[in-house]
Amino acid sequence: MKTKKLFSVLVVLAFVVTIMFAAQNVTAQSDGITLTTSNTTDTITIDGEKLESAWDDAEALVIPSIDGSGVDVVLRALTDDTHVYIFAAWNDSTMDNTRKGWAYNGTHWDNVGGNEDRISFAWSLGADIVCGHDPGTADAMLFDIWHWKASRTAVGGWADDKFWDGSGRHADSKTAGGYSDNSVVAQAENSSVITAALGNSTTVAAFSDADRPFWDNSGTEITWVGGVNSTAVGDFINGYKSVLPTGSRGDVVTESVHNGTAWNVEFKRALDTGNTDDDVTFSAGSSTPFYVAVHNNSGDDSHFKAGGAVPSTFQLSIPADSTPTTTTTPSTTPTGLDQTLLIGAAVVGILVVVIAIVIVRRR
Ligand SMILES: [Ca+2]
Ligand SMILES: [Ca+2]
Ligand SMILES: [Ca+2]
Ligand SMILES: [Ca+2]
Repeated sequence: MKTKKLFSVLVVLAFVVTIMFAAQNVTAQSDGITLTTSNTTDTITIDGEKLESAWDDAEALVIPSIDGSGVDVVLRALTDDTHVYIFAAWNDSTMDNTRKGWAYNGTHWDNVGGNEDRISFAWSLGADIVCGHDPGTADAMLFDIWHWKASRTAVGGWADDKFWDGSGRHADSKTAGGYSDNSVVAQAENSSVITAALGNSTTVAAFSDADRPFWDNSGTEITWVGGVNSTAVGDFINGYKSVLPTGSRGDVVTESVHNGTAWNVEFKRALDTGNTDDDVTFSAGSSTPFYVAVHNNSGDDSHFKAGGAVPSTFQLSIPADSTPTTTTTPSTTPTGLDQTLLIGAAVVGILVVVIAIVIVRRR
């Protein structure tokens, strides 16, 4: 009888422990509207990968499409003392990041044309509803815009930091950097030698097959001798020279990975850029309305729209107590194994052994 009671107690205990650890292993889900940040003191490496253990603690907000595309955007957000980090992932089977790039065919440079994949965030600076909102003739500052472009900005590791007021979208101010057309015609004014090499650049359209790249992929101006580029010819040269801008336009740093089926983009921005005219300021306890859209090799209004039957305004919420006070230990668990499950399994295993010993002894 005693053995049976002990056995029952141990079985219940094992069950409770298992449930406890299983519950811990479930990724926290948002309410569908709120992207709540998780606080960390870990170093977040901006590389387009969420290998940092801090990301495991970040709640996922899944934003469903409203245009029938079925493309959901999954967002996670972290903060530390100085920065906000956002990890965005969405399915896109085509990696379109060669907008207007150059392919050398052995005799001349072909321009591959095309557009690029994109994701953009609009952070409210006063607007109530973000997506589909037409600023009209209002002159108030409405949105802080982060516009990641797979070709023009991603190549340089940044997202275009802009703003939207009553007269439309504008780029934040900068003192250097940004993206520039990698086109001899577009840059001809910078070099009379190149202009001469093309014959009469004024009759050649920029990015046409008669045009040529101005810089190589390291951003070095290509030297032309007698109409032939004197540098070693690569297979492909980007359509833009892209350099992280200095100034307000370069506040949003990114890195991205296309894994064959989806884009993964990791963003980093100061909680307070100091550019309060065109950037949203985040702080502990703040809740910021925002919207997000992704484009598949397109621009303008042809973007995928997210947010449910009626466009919702989402919120980036930073808990009021979000000041880091403890240092967490980086996870060393191999990919595919979860530490909490391993501990749970070990506890259950020990209990089973104890039960077996007790039963054998009682007999
Ligand atoms: Ca990372
Ligand atoms: Ca694509
Ligand atoms: Ca801005
Ligand atoms: Ca800015």
